[in-house]
Amino acid sequence: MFNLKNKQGEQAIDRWCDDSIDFLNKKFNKKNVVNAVLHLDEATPHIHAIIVPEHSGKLNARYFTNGKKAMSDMQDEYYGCLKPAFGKLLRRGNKGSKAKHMSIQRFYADGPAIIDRRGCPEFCVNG
Ligand SMILES: [Mn+2]
Repeated sequence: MFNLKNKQGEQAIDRWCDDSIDFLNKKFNKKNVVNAVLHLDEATPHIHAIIVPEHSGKLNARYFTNGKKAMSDMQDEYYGCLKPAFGKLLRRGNKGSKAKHMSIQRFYADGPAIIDRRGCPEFCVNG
């Protein structure tokens, strides 16, 4: 995990952002990567990216996201690309996880306490 409490951690996050955007540019073609923003509003730093799902000159989101296997394969591909540079700083999500999203109501009721227990120091910095 990245530690945002020190300069080394901040630099690792910067490199992770750069490498993640490189991945997006290669995977989806740079002209189709509209926007990518680092979010530090959850326990795990993450990037929201807006992608035009273009394949063979046509809009075709299904080409990239067709079913659970395609999504899981894309996560493997992403992790495989970034793992060499980040080692233990980066961990692939649990494959086949049955985790459910927390409802907005529960997040606002319990989220800050849950995130605090996980040690995220930057809660709600970049919403
Ligand atoms: Mn977010």
